[in-house]
Amino acid sequence: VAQRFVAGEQLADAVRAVEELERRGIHGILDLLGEMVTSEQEANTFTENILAIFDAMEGRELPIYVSIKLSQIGQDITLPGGENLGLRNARRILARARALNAFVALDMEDHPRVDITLEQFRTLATEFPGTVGTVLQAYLYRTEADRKALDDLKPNLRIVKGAYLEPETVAYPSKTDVDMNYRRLVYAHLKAGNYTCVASHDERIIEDVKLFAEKSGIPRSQFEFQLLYGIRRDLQQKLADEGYTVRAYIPYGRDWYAYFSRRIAERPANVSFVLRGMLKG
Ligand code: FMN
Repeated sequence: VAQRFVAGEQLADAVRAVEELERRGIHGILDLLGEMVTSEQEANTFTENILAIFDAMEGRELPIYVSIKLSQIGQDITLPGGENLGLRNARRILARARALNAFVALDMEDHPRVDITLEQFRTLATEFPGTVGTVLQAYLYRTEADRKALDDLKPNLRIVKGAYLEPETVAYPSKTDVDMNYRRLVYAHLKAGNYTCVASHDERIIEDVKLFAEKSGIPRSQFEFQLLYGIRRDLQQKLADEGYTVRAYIPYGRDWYAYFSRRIAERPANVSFVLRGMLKG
Protein backbone atom coordinates (compact mmCIF):
# COMPACT_ATOMS: atom_id res chain seq x y z
CA VAL A 1 0.00 0.00 0.00
CA ALA A 2 2.70 2.46 0.98
CA GLN A 3 4.84 1.43 -2.01
CA ARG A 4 4.90 4.89 -3.43
CA PHE A 5 6.73 6.34 -0.42
CA VAL A 6 8.59 3.37 0.95
CA ALA A 7 11.37 1.55 -0.88
CA GLY A 8 10.32 -1.84 0.45
CA GLU A 9 10.46 -3.92 3.59
CA GLN A 10 14.04 -5.10 3.26
CA LEU A 11 17.35 -3.31 3.52
CA ALA A 12 18.22 -4.75 0.10
CA ASP A 13 15.22 -2.92 -1.40
CA ALA A 14 16.48 0.35 0.05
CA VAL A 15 20.03 -0.20 -1.16
CA ARG A 16 18.66 -0.88 -4.64
CA ALA A 17 16.73 2.40 -4.45
CA VAL A 18 19.94 4.26 -3.52
CA GLU A 19 21.77 2.76 -6.49
CA GLU A 20 18.96 3.71 -8.86
CA LEU A 21 18.94 7.27 -7.60
CA GLU A 22 22.73 7.52 -7.83
CA ARG A 23 22.51 6.68 -11.53
CA ARG A 24 20.39 9.81 -11.90
CA GLY A 25 22.76 12.00 -9.91
CA ILE A 26 20.71 11.97 -6.69
CA HIS A 27 22.06 10.67 -3.37
CA GLY A 28 20.10 8.62 -0.87
CA ILE A 29 19.34 8.91 2.83
CA LEU A 30 18.54 5.53 4.34
CA ASP A 31 15.83 5.48 6.96
CA LEU A 32 14.80 2.32 8.75
CA LEU A 33 11.17 2.96 9.70
CA GLY A 34 10.29 2.73 13.39
CA GLU A 35 9.80 5.10 16.31
CA MET A 36 8.72 5.52 19.92
CA VAL A 37 10.05 2.16 21.03
CA THR A 38 9.35 1.26 24.65
CA SER A 39 11.27 -1.98 25.16
CA GLU A 40 15.02 -2.26 25.64
CA GLN A 41 15.18 -5.35 23.48
CA GLU A 42 13.33 -3.71 20.62
CA ALA A 43 15.55 -0.61 20.80
CA ASN A 44 18.64 -2.82 20.63
CA THR A 45 17.24 -4.76 17.69
CA PHE A 46 16.63 -1.50 15.81
CA THR A 47 20.21 -0.50 16.58
CA GLU A 48 21.54 -3.77 15.15
CA ASN A 49 19.40 -3.29 12.05
CA ILE A 50 20.73 0.24 11.61
CA LEU A 51 24.30 -1.03 12.00
CA ALA A 52 23.51 -3.53 9.24
CA ILE A 53 23.00 -0.58 6.86
CA PHE A 54 26.70 0.24 7.17
CA ASP A 55 27.65 -3.37 6.43
CA ALA A 56 25.43 -3.35 3.35
CA MET A 57 26.81 -0.04 2.06
CA GLU A 58 30.48 -0.61 2.85
CA GLY A 59 32.65 -0.93 -0.22
CA ARG A 60 30.09 0.36 -2.72
CA GLU A 61 31.85 3.69 -3.10
CA LEU A 62 28.62 5.58 -2.64
CA PRO A 63 28.07 8.22 0.02
CA ILE A 64 26.64 6.59 3.15
CA TYR A 65 23.98 8.77 4.72
CA VAL A 66 21.57 7.45 7.34
CA SER A 67 18.72 9.08 9.22
CA ILE A 68 17.67 7.76 12.60
CA LYS A 69 15.09 8.59 15.22
CA LEU A 70 16.43 8.59 18.77
CA SER A 71 13.06 7.31 20.02
CA GLN A 72 13.65 4.22 17.87
CA ILE A 73 16.88 3.25 19.62
CA GLY A 74 15.89 3.85 23.23
CA GLN A 75 15.52 7.55 24.02
CA ASP A 76 12.57 6.72 26.29
CA ILE A 77 14.51 4.09 28.24
CA THR A 78 16.82 4.75 31.17
CA LEU A 79 19.19 1.94 32.06
CA PRO A 80 20.01 0.96 35.63
CA GLY A 81 22.74 3.41 36.56
CA GLY A 82 20.97 6.24 34.79
CA GLU A 83 22.38 6.01 31.26
CA ASN A 84 19.98 6.83 28.44
CA LEU A 85 19.74 3.85 26.10
CA GLY A 86 19.12 6.06 23.07
CA LEU A 87 22.35 7.94 23.67
CA ARG A 88 24.28 4.72 24.20
CA ASN A 89 22.96 3.19 20.98
CA ALA A 90 23.55 6.43 19.08
CA ARG A 91 27.22 6.27 20.13
CA ARG A 92 27.50 2.74 18.72
CA ILE A 93 25.94 3.88 15.44
CA LEU A 94 28.14 6.97 15.21
CA ALA A 95 31.35 5.11 15.97
CA ARG A 96 30.62 2.82 13.04
CA ALA A 97 29.60 5.76 10.84
CA ARG A 98 32.79 7.66 11.63
CA ALA A 99 34.94 4.66 10.71
CA LEU A 100 33.27 4.57 7.27
CA ASN A 101 33.21 8.31 6.72
CA ALA A 102 29.42 8.10 6.76
CA PHE A 103 26.94 10.68 8.00
CA VAL A 104 24.03 10.26 10.40
CA ALA A 105 21.14 12.69 10.84
CA LEU A 106 19.00 12.66 13.96
CA ASP A 107 15.41 13.22 12.81
CA MET A 108 13.31 15.58 14.90
CA GLU A 109 10.12 14.12 16.32
CA ASP A 110 7.19 15.56 18.26
CA HIS A 111 7.67 18.63 20.47
CA PRO A 112 8.09 16.95 23.90
CA ARG A 113 11.30 15.37 22.52
CA VAL A 114 12.96 18.51 21.21
CA ASP A 115 14.84 19.38 24.42
CA ILE A 116 16.33 15.94 24.96
CA THR A 117 17.08 15.46 21.26
CA LEU A 118 18.97 18.75 21.04
CA GLU A 119 20.83 17.98 24.25
CA GLN A 120 21.83 14.55 22.96
CA PHE A 121 22.76 16.08 19.62
CA ARG A 122 25.11 18.50 21.41
CA THR A 123 26.77 15.62 23.23
CA LEU A 124 27.12 13.53 20.08
CA ALA A 125 28.27 16.41 17.86
CA THR A 126 31.02 17.13 20.37
CA GLU A 127 32.13 13.48 20.47
CA PHE A 128 31.72 12.83 16.73
CA PRO A 129 32.33 16.14 14.96
CA GLY A 130 31.43 16.09 11.27
CA THR A 131 29.60 12.77 11.53
CA VAL A 132 26.23 13.83 12.91
CA GLY A 133 23.57 16.43 12.16
CA THR A 134 20.04 17.09 13.29
CA VAL A 135 16.78 18.70 12.23
CA LEU A 136 14.96 21.89 13.16
CA GLN A 137 11.26 22.43 12.51
CA ALA A 138 10.03 25.80 11.27
CA TYR A 139 6.55 25.34 12.75
CA LEU A 140 7.78 25.62 16.34
CA TYR A 141 8.00 29.07 17.94
CA ARG A 142 11.15 28.05 19.78
CA THR A 143 13.18 27.07 16.73
CA GLU A 144 15.04 30.30 15.97
CA ALA A 145 16.26 30.35 19.59
CA ASP A 146 17.34 26.72 19.25
CA ARG A 147 19.21 27.50 16.06
CA LYS A 148 21.11 30.33 17.73
CA ALA A 149 21.92 28.21 20.76
CA LEU A 150 23.48 25.54 18.54
CA ASP A 151 25.56 27.98 16.54
CA ASP A 152 28.78 27.39 18.52
CA LEU A 153 28.77 23.81 17.17
CA LYS A 154 28.68 24.98 13.55
CA PRO A 155 26.11 22.25 13.08
CA ASN A 156 24.90 20.53 9.94
CA LEU A 157 21.16 21.16 10.16
CA ARG A 158 18.23 19.99 8.10
CA ILE A 159 15.48 22.58 8.10
CA VAL A 160 11.94 21.22 7.70
CA LYS A 161 8.49 22.68 8.19
CA GLY A 162 7.53 19.97 10.70
CA ALA A 163 5.35 16.91 10.28
CA TYR A 164 3.65 16.29 13.62
CA LEU A 165 0.25 17.51 14.73
CA GLU A 166 1.26 20.16 17.28
CA PRO A 167 -0.88 22.47 19.44
CA GLU A 168 -1.03 26.23 18.93
CA THR A 169 0.71 26.68 22.23
CA VAL A 170 3.98 25.48 20.68
CA ALA A 171 3.56 25.78 16.89
CA TYR A 172 2.41 28.36 14.35
CA PRO A 173 -1.06 27.36 13.21
CA SER A 174 -0.78 29.32 9.97
CA LYS A 175 1.06 28.02 6.93
CA THR A 176 2.13 31.56 6.02
CA ASP A 177 3.93 31.91 9.33
CA VAL A 178 5.56 28.50 9.01
CA ASP A 179 6.78 29.32 5.50
CA MET A 180 8.10 32.69 6.63
CA ASN A 181 9.93 31.16 9.55
CA TYR A 182 11.29 28.44 7.27
CA ARG A 183 12.96 30.98 5.01
CA ARG A 184 14.23 32.96 7.99
CA LEU A 185 15.86 29.87 9.51
CA VAL A 186 17.50 28.76 6.28
CA TYR A 187 18.85 32.23 5.53
CA ALA A 188 20.20 32.71 9.05
CA HIS A 189 21.89 29.31 9.08
CA LEU A 190 23.49 29.92 5.70
CA LYS A 191 24.60 33.41 6.66
CA ALA A 192 26.23 32.05 9.81
CA GLY A 193 28.37 29.95 7.45
CA ASN A 194 26.84 26.60 8.33
CA TYR A 195 25.96 23.65 6.14
CA THR A 196 22.24 23.66 5.49
CA CYS A 197 19.97 20.88 4.28
CA VAL A 198 16.92 22.48 2.74
CA ALA A 199 14.33 19.74 3.13
CA SER A 200 11.12 20.71 1.40
CA HIS A 201 9.10 20.09 -1.74
CA ASP A 202 7.88 23.68 -1.76
CA GLU A 203 9.02 25.08 -5.08
CA ARG A 204 8.66 28.71 -4.06
CA ILE A 205 10.87 28.17 -1.07
CA ILE A 206 13.41 26.25 -3.14
CA GLU A 207 13.56 29.03 -5.73
CA ASP A 208 13.94 31.65 -3.00
CA VAL A 209 16.79 29.73 -1.38
CA LYS A 210 18.62 29.48 -4.72
CA LEU A 211 18.26 33.23 -5.24
CA PHE A 212 19.28 34.04 -1.67
CA ALA A 213 22.42 31.93 -2.00
CA GLU A 214 23.37 33.54 -5.31
CA LYS A 215 22.74 37.04 -4.05
CA SER A 216 24.65 36.44 -0.82
CA GLY A 217 27.62 34.70 -2.40
CA ILE A 218 26.92 31.43 -0.61
CA PRO A 219 28.54 28.57 -2.53
CA ARG A 220 26.49 25.57 -3.63
CA SER A 221 28.84 23.43 -1.58
CA GLN A 222 27.32 24.91 1.59
CA PHE A 223 23.80 23.59 1.11
CA GLU A 224 21.76 20.82 -0.45
CA PHE A 225 18.16 20.04 -1.21
CA GLN A 226 16.50 17.05 0.43
CA LEU A 227 13.19 15.55 -0.64
CA LEU A 228 11.24 12.44 0.22
CA TYR A 229 11.53 9.33 -1.92
CA GLY A 230 8.63 9.13 -4.34
CA ILE A 231 7.52 12.75 -3.91
CA ARG A 232 8.16 15.28 -6.70
CA ARG A 233 10.61 13.09 -8.59
CA ASP A 234 10.50 15.64 -11.41
CA LEU A 235 11.68 18.37 -9.09
CA GLN A 236 14.40 16.16 -7.61
CA GLN A 237 15.75 15.45 -11.08
CA LYS A 238 15.53 19.08 -12.16
CA LEU A 239 17.54 20.26 -9.17
CA ALA A 240 20.16 17.57 -9.68
CA ASP A 241 20.40 18.42 -13.39
CA GLU A 242 20.92 22.06 -12.45
CA GLY A 243 23.97 20.99 -10.48
CA TYR A 244 22.66 21.21 -6.92
CA THR A 245 23.36 18.48 -4.41
CA VAL A 246 20.12 16.55 -3.96
CA ARG A 247 19.38 13.79 -1.49
CA ALA A 248 16.23 11.71 -1.33
CA TYR A 249 15.08 10.31 2.01
CA ILE A 250 14.35 6.61 1.53
CA PRO A 251 12.27 4.93 4.21
CA TYR A 252 12.14 1.16 4.30
CA GLY A 253 11.01 -1.54 6.70
CA ARG A 254 7.82 -2.88 8.16
CA ASP A 255 6.79 -0.01 10.43
CA TRP A 256 5.51 2.25 7.70
CA TYR A 257 2.18 3.16 9.24
CA ALA A 258 3.15 6.26 11.27
CA TYR A 259 5.33 7.60 8.47
CA PHE A 260 2.62 7.03 5.91
CA SER A 261 -0.03 8.71 8.11
CA ARG A 262 2.06 11.87 8.37
CA ARG A 263 2.46 12.01 4.59
CA ILE A 264 -1.31 11.74 4.09
CA ALA A 265 -2.02 14.31 6.80
CA GLU A 266 0.28 16.92 5.26
CA ARG A 267 -0.97 16.40 1.71
CA PRO A 268 -4.25 14.59 1.19
CA ALA A 269 -3.41 14.48 -2.53
CA ASN A 270 -0.81 11.86 -1.60
CA VAL A 271 -3.71 9.43 -1.14
CA SER A 272 -4.21 9.34 -4.89
CA PHE A 273 -0.59 8.26 -5.47
CA VAL A 274 -1.19 5.38 -3.16
CA LEU A 275 -4.48 4.40 -4.73
CA ARG A 276 -2.87 4.42 -8.15
CA GLY A 277 -0.11 2.22 -6.81
CA MET A 278 -2.69 -0.22 -5.45
CA LEU A 279 -4.56 -0.37 -8.73
CA LYS A 280 -1.36 -1.14 -10.57
CA GLY A 281 -1.06 -4.12 -8.32
N1 FMN B 1 9.56 16.45 9.54
C1 FMN B 1 9.84 16.37 10.85
O1 FMN B 1 9.04 16.78 11.69
N2 FMN B 1 11.04 15.82 11.29
C2 FMN B 1 11.98 15.37 10.42
O2 FMN B 1 13.04 14.90 10.87
C3 FMN B 1 11.72 15.46 9.03
N3 FMN B 1 12.62 15.03 8.12
C4 FMN B 1 12.38 15.26 6.78
C5 FMN B 1 13.35 14.94 5.83
C6 FMN B 1 13.16 15.24 4.50
C7 FMN B 1 14.22 14.91 3.50
C8 FMN B 1 11.96 15.90 4.09
C9 FMN B 1 11.72 16.29 2.67
C10 FMN B 1 10.98 16.17 5.01
C11 FMN B 1 11.16 15.86 6.35
N4 FMN B 1 10.17 16.14 7.29
C12 FMN B 1 10.47 16.02 8.62
C13 FMN B 1 8.79 16.48 6.85
C14 FMN B 1 8.54 17.98 6.77
O3 FMN B 1 8.48 18.52 8.06
C15 FMN B 1 7.22 18.29 6.04
O4 FMN B 1 6.17 17.71 6.76
C16 FMN B 1 7.14 17.80 4.61
O5 FMN B 1 8.35 17.99 3.95
C17 FMN B 1 6.03 18.54 3.82
O6 FMN B 1 6.33 19.91 3.74
P1 FMN B 1 6.88 20.62 2.40
O7 FMN B 1 5.71 21.27 1.77
O8 FMN B 1 7.89 21.61 2.85
O9 FMN B 1 7.51 19.58 1.58
